[in-house]
Amino acid sequence: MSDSTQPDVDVVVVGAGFAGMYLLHRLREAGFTSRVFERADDVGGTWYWNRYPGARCDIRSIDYSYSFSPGLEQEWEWSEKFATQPEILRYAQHVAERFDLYRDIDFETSVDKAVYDDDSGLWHITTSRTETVRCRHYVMATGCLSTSKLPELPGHGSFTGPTYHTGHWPHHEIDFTGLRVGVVGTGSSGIQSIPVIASQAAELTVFQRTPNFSMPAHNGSNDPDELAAVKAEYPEYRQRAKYSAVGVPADPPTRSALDVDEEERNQLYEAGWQIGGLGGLGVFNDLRLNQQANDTAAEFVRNKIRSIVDEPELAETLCPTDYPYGTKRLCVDDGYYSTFNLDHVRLVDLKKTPLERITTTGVETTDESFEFDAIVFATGFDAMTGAIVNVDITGVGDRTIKNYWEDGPKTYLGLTVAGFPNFYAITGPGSPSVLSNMMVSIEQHVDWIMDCIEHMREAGLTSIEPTPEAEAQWGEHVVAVADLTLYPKANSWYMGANVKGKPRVILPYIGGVGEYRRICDEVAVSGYSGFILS
Ligand code: FAD
Ligand code: N01
Repeated sequence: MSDSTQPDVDVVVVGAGFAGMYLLHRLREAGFTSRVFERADDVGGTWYWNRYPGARCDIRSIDYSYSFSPGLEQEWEWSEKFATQPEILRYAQHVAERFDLYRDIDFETSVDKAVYDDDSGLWHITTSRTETVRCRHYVMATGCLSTSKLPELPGHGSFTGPTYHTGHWPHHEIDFTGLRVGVVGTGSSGIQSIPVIASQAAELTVFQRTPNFSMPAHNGSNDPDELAAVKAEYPEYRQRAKYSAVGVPADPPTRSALDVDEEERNQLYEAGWQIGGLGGLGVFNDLRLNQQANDTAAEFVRNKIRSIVDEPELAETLCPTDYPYGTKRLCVDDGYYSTFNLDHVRLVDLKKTPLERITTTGVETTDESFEFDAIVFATGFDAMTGAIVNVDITGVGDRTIKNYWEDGPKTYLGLTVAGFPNFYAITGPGSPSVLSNMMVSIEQHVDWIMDCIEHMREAGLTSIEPTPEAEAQWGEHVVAVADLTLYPKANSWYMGANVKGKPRVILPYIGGVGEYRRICDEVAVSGYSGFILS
């Protein structure tokens, strides 16, 4: 019989997306034993689940890729600036094969419950295969955008045709040719998929509750000279990314949008629009801080929409007006706005006529009934906290994470939680996470966790837990930084506003990835200040 005071493995990792995969690799290299549990039947996380038409990254692939292996980054060839979902999934599978990760991952296995045992100082992790594994350290690499969300509408499940959620797309090809399709939602997933679905469907009806700001991707194949130049200096390039604002090397803008006259400002915006992508309009330093500055960028994009969409009233409906530019996640598109010039594409403004119910044949708004052959829900995720609170996690003294986070997530550094010793959340709430190139943030958290548990091993320590004071101070800092910006003005998923009943608090840390890295490094160098080690 096994000794219940001893762990079965040093570390249990939940999730085999980019975070879980890299963590497994580092754990093995450092000689820790581990088990990785993954609900899906393969690696890839986001890129396993989000197979909707048009899915691709919107951070350039030369940036949105692992930096930990010089061989990998030199040998892997991205075919486009923004790789497609199948290509990114192939990359994840290649990494799993290259570093022999598959053999240590239990697929088709969910972690349902995790209980900290005060006596042994071990976590007891229970899986959907009813196995319980004891471990010293428990890491949630469960993803910020992995818990998909359907609209809470009467009649769900009554539609007799096929329904799809972008975040849970089938593995076989879905052909919408000749069909009447309804798409609900106009966030990044809707905006990427709508032009592709429109190219197949006989009729496409898009249900928009809030219009989004979207930048053109100007995607295409990578310039071989540019690629060679980046590869020639990849270590320095990656280093710049690590200390940048959002995890992509860029010189920060130094001027206010209000320092230049309208003509110059619009010339700079136009040049940015021609480059495209998320950072295209990031030519001024106060767009996220000053409403007046922000209005200039917002109006520039609205004018672009007006110039692309033929019908003026339709163009106005597509123009975001009730939140500042960039405070809901910006989108990057390939022909989104011009799709609405097609005769067979219709936009329904849910602000005027809200959705009332799903019916057996389609959907109903307050003034019309729609019949469809298929419905696509591009309705997003219970972001950042959903995947964590979905597991029944109990820490010291029966404290559950669900109750503890009832009024919003509490973390120290977005990584650890008071009362939950040896528990870590990769890219958790209170870290830059979704406001960054997530590859950079994932690697940073994994490296920090590895340094921490190696330090503990060397020092003969078995437990690390943040103090309630350090956690509270970090929480106040996260909110204070957000309050300096315009982010709290939007009803975004960054604020938890997209899920009914979810507390309205800022979820990611807005201080920037470079600054955040410095803070985390200082905590470690100072002997893990803010933590109790024993
Ligand atoms: P995930 O990839 O979400 O993996 C988490 C894994 O955990 C999943 O496989 C899930 O099945 C598993 N899991 C969750 N709970 C459990 C459980 N209880 N038991 C077992 N397994 C569990 N970020 C960028 O920086 N740039 C981009 O261009 C970009 N594009 C994106 C496009 C889409 C469509 C989406 C949805 C997100 C995008 N993101 C992007 C964010 C993306 O989620 C991250 O970049 C990254 O892939 C997250 O990796 P991860 O390993 O942390 O989480
Ligand atoms: O989800 P979203 P997403 N009735 O929450 C609408 C990443 N990502 O899957 O805004 C009617 O952004 C909702 O309306 P509103 C990226 O970080 C990246 O599109 O709440 N409508 C909104 O329009 C992104 O931000 C890429 O008013 C309802 C939409 O559904 C994140 O993932 C691609 C509704 C949901 O938009 C999530 O993006 C894809 C209801 N009841 C995703 N409920 C890249 O390009 C929701 N909506 C890299």
